[in-house]
Formats: sequence, C-alpha cells, structure tokens
Amino acid sequence: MAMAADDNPTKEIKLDNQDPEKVKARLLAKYPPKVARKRAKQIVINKVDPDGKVPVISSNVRTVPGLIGQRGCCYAGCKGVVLGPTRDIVNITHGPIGCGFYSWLTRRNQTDPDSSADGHNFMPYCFSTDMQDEEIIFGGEKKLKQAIQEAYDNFKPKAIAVFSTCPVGLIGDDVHAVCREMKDKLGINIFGFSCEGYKGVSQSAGHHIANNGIFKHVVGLADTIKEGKYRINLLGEYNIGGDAFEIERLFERCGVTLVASYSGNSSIDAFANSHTADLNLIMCHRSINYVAEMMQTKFGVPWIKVNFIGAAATAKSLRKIARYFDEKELTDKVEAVIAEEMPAVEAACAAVRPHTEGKRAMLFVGGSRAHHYQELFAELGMLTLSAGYEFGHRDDYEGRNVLSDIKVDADSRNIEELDITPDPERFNPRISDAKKKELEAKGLRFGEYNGMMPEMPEGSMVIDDLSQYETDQLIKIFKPDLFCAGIKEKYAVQKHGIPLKQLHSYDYGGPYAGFKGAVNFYQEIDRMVSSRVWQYMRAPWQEHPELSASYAWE
Ligand code: CFM
Repeated sequence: MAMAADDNPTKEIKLDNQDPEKVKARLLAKYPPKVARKRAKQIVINKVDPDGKVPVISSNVRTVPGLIGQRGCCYAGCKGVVLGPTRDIVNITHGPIGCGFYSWLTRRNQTDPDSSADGHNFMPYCFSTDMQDEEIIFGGEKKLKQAIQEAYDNFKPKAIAVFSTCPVGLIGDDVHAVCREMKDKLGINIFGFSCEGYKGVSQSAGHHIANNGIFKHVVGLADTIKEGKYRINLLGEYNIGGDAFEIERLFERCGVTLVASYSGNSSIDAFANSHTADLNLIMCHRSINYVAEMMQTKFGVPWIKVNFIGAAATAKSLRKIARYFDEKELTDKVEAVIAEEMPAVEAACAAVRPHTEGKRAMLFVGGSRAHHYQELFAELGMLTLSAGYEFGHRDDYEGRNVLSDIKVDADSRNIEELDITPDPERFNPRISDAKKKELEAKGLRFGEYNGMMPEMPEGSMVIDDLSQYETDQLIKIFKPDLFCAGIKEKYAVQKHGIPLKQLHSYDYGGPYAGFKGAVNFYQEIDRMVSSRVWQYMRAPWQEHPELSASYAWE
C-alpha cells in the first residue's frame, strides 16, 4: 500500500482540513466504535454562549487501555506534587525502590532552606522502604517501622510522612497504624497517606488524598500569628523553576505577608499556622481547592482565584489582593509596584513580538497550566489552537458552576470526602457578609473559578486526556509552531519537526511566573519559534519511505 500523503509532515495541509469538526471526525475515525464514543465526549469544539456557558466535556474518567496517555498515578499526585515540595518533612515512599527513585526531584520544585531557622532540607534525599519479595509476601509493616526509626535517628526531623505505593494496598499493610505507633514512640508528627498508584484515574486522586491528609494531620496545630498587616496563603504554587521565589518577591515589594505556601518553598510549621491567614489565594485550582474549601468551612478563611502566569494576569492578581484588603496604603503600593515592573516587561514583549505574532501553539498539560499559559501566549500575540488537561475535572474546563452536575462514579467514590464543620473556638469569618457583598459588587469573586473554556476562542479544540495517536494527528493536520507538554511527549513531537516546550519542568528554564518570569518566557519562546533547526528535521522514514509501515489516518 502506498504511503499516505500526509506522512510527510512538511507538507502543508489545506485550510479546510483544519475545520475543527472535520479534525475531530478524523481523530476518532481510527478508533473502535466504543472507544470513539468515549473519546468523542472528551474532544469538544469550544463555543461560548453570551452568558458564558460552554459545552460539557467529559473528564476525570478512566483512560482507555491501549491509548498512550500523558497521565501519572495517584502516588505521583500525593507525594510528588503536593507534599514533595515541603523541605522539612522526611517523605518516605513505602514500596519498591522504583516509585521513590523515579519521583526523586524530577519536577524541579525548588526551595530555600535558609528561610527555615533549622535549615532542614530533605528534598535532595530519596527515602524508600525498598520493598522486596519478602515484604510483598509477609507484609511490609516491620520494614516501614525500621525505616521511620532510621530516618528519625539520622535526621531528627520535625515530621515524617509515609506514602503508599500500589503493592502496599494490595497486601494490606496498615500504614496509618504504623504511623500512629511511631508517632507515639518518637514524639514527632508522623502521618501516612493511602495514595496507592492505582487509586482514582490519575494523579488528581492523589492531590485530594494529600489535601485531606495535610488538613487532618497538620493544619491548625499551631496558632502563632505571623506579623504583618495583609496576611495571605498562596495555594497551588509549587515553585517549579523558581516561580514561587518571583511571586514572593512581588508580595514582599507590595507589603503582603505570606503565611504559608502550598507547597512550593514550604515548611510544615507554616502549614500548621496557615489557618491564621486572612485570605487564601488559589493558583492551581485542581490540586489544592480542597484545602481552601476546608479552611473556609473550618476557620472562615475565604479564597479567591489568582494567576501569576502572564504579566497582565500578575497585575490583575495583585490588584485582587489589594481590593480584598481594601486599604489605600496597599492599593497605592500595588499600583506603584506594577508601574515600576511593567516597563521592562513591555519592552521585552515588544522586542520579541515581531517574531512571535500570529504563531500558533497547542498546550496539553496537567490540570491548570494548559489554561494559565494561554495568558503568556496571548501577550506574545500567539494563538492557542487547541488545549487540554491531562487530569482536570469539568470545573477546571467549564467553571465551578458545574460542580453540582458532576456525577460521582466508582472512581471518585474511592476518594474520601472529609466531613468538615466550623471549629468551635477558632472559626472566624474574615469579612462580614455586608463587606463581602460590597466587594463582590466591585467585581471581586470569592470561591469562584470560571475554568479554561470560557476564555478560549470559539472553534478551538479542547481535548481531555490527549493520546499520543491524537497528538501525532493534530501535528500533521495543524502543523503548530509550538507544542507544549511534558518529557514523555517531547521527543515524539520534536521528531515531527515541531519544537516542544515542557510546561511541567520548564525544561531547564524558569521562573515564568510574575513579571520577571514573563520576560524569561517571552525570550524562551522567541528562541524556540524563531529557530530554523526544526525545518531540517527528517525522520528516517521520510528519507527512506521503504522504512515506513503503511499508515493512513483517513
Ligand atoms: Fe497544578 Fe502543578 Fe498543574 Fe498539577 Fe502536575 Fe505540575 Fe502540571 Mo506537571 S499541581 S495541575 S499535578 S499546576 S506536576 S506544578 S506541571 S501536571 S499543570
């Protein structure tokens, strides 16, 4: 059989082939009918009604076996994402060594140990119980106790956390009982997570389990009030490539006091006090909205959504903080900082825009960045053709107004929902209802996230849990100028002659948050989309068509 014409990725595809409905039909055409029906609900052509309503997208559902997806596991979401960036907890992976080894500092979450008095930083270490056949057969609790004791003897940490990997759930080790016993014995905070990799459909389940665990075992343990007039927590910022350092710099300049960060550049003592802050800011809604909701119910701390990815988004987020505290001193300071920071950002943007204007990007990342980074691309005059999350839920796509419509299925039922009630002594609503209404009338939205789709252009393709097959097809059809995803996708995409920017680890770059981060990003994207190297890429089968298996997507 002859090679399909579009096997040559350098060939221009005619514009009418880019009609999103036709593209969708083509993505589905190869699938068996049942798979096609499932994927059809996860591939949506965006349409925004005048009232902001967008189409329903199926998400947070199991990946079809056989499709190569981008997702990680529940353990990755719990240990790697949420707890991993806290420097002074010894995080022990209870399981075979691979789970610990492959989740060891690959996320590029940074920390500043000098900001803790004791200088503890266990992040460079990889702690694992290294389960062997013997533990899998006879149980691993004894080895876990030994590991906790050994970690304690060597490091004398304030806290130890234990993370369960798949075999722990399968053989039934009771990590919580072990943690309780060792907590009593050693007199430090020790707690466990039942975050076996197979729980839930993705790492999103691990976020929820981590949120529950931190809330149960740490939040509210101390009531020391950090000095400062405008005291906030930053939730869902993990300091990848130093993003949190840049955001902290801006808070400091504005006179805003950061009580706790969840969990970039964080310490356990800050979590313990975090309920004393007066406002929670949520960056990554997907991974941490549970802590914000629970803190609001138990302690009365309201939350607002922010985004420090993009210069305009950063300015808007700083202004939101000022609006909440509603004091002239802070408002003036925030305006002064924005006015001082923006000229350098605007100059950097103007310098690269002639090269980036009109270029087209695709973003398939996690549960929040596929949305946030569209801000930076818009500043560069670039169009986001298509975007999607690996494991976002409907609320991350369509907005939290759909929360009550989300079906509870067997997988979501697997994850515990804590029953939280107001703390009898410490519940303290930070602002009165009247004040809240007044601020809402001025445009400040509490507890609200509108999701990604209402901000995307009509006709853009929103694709949940993108598969590698669909990635290849999208690239062949659209020939985007840039593809954003992670390390698993990077080299396959580059073999098509398309540059790939890792929006998880930032490759070797960053920070990209805040004003300085925006400048870094503009320059990095300019280098990537302006480089001529990609047009010289030829895969072996392009040079030698006889190497190609017959492969048609039509
Ligand atoms: Fe939130 Fe994240 Fe993300 Fe995420 Fe992640 Fe990440 Fe991500 Mo990789 S917490 S959802 S689970 S912003 S590690 S720092 S980049 S997939 S889009």
